[in-house]
Amino acid sequence: NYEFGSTYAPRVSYHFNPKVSSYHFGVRHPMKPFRLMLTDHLVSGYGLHKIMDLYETRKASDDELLEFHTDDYINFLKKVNPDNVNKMPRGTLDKFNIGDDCPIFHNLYEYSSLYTGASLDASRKLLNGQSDIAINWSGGLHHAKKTSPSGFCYINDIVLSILNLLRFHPRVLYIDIDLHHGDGVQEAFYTTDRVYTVSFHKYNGEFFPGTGNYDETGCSNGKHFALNVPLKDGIDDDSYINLFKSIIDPLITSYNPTVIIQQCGADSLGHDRLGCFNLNIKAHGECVKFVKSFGIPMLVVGGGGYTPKNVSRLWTYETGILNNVLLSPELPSDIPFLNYFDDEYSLYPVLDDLYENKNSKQFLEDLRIRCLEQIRYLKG
Ligand code: ZLS
Ligand code: CA
Ligand code: ZN
Repeated sequence: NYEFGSTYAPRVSYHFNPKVSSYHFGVRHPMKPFRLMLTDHLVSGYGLHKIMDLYETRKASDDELLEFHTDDYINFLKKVNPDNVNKMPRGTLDKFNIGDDCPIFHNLYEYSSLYTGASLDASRKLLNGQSDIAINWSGGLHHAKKTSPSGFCYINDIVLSILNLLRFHPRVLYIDIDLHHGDGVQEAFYTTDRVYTVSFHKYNGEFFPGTGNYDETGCSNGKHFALNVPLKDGIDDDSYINLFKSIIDPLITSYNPTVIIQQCGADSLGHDRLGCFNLNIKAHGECVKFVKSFGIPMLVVGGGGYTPKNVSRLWTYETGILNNVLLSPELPSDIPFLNYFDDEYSLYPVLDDLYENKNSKQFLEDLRIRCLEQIRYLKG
């Protein structure tokens, strides 16, 4: 492991409860909380545990969840389980969007309050100045709505954390590099200028959740405080990094946020089970490194990511970046579940060889110009 970027040595806290990785959405379901265990083993295998402040997180309380979600919905989550779900009053399951994407599994409520507790703990560390960067890989569930789950997300830990940060921070910037549109977070803050949301994602009008075209830019006081970067299949490292930097740089300079929350969904990597982008681990990490370089306090959360071995590689690499440590490609040989990595015992396998890049130079240039035009509204 090498050190780099020694000028800014942030205090980093890592928020995790191993229990959160023990829940099961169901055998066929792509969301595997076990990926969080894999990540934690890699992080400690590389010795990163030793250089961060570690916190075993608690469950969020009902009162904390009610800061965003409705009573009705939280009560439902608390009492529903796989044995009583089919005895609920007619219409309940439709009302709460229960189905294949968001199934009722054992201890679903406990799972949701655990990942949310971790994000709230992390935001508290930033608020009281004990951390410059706080990490919760189990969080980042950006689709959850006020009154229902959506897209594998039950409680919106990001919205709840931002609400917490808004108690003392005048301007919060939310950056979402998950493959999917960060619709739940965008919607929650669509009418305020105190939260700027930006999401990069696959968009064709059909792909889940269906929203996130470039014409969604906020309304009322929030007009021009939401930005969407709709992309096509197969985007490669250079195109993504260039676009990301050329948007995020003027955005941070103009909006001047006092805190940044970055959602690092790993489904934007190549070879993801649900994905269609061509990003390598280092390119995804470059976006995190770039945001960190502004020296603004950061809350870093996970999100999607459906090929567990690569999710854990990515988030370990990014934990290194946030600690100014470049990790050697050679995986630690003494970790549990090492066999998960038997495709290639490297932190940086080749992931950019699957899809054709459907984002032409012209398309990307037009998109960049459109985004910069939006950002220019911030001045004056
Ligand atoms: O951003 O595309 C959809 C909705 C459907 C198609 C799938 N069926 C099951 C429901 C109706 C239109 N849903 C997406 C949700 C993606 C959520 C991303 C979350 C995040 O990464 C943040 C954590 C979707 N894509 C793929 C699936 N669902 C999916 C694939 C495979 C399965 C197994 C379990 C369940 C049914 C069979 C399922 C869903
Ligand atoms: Ca996104
Ligand atoms: Zn996703």
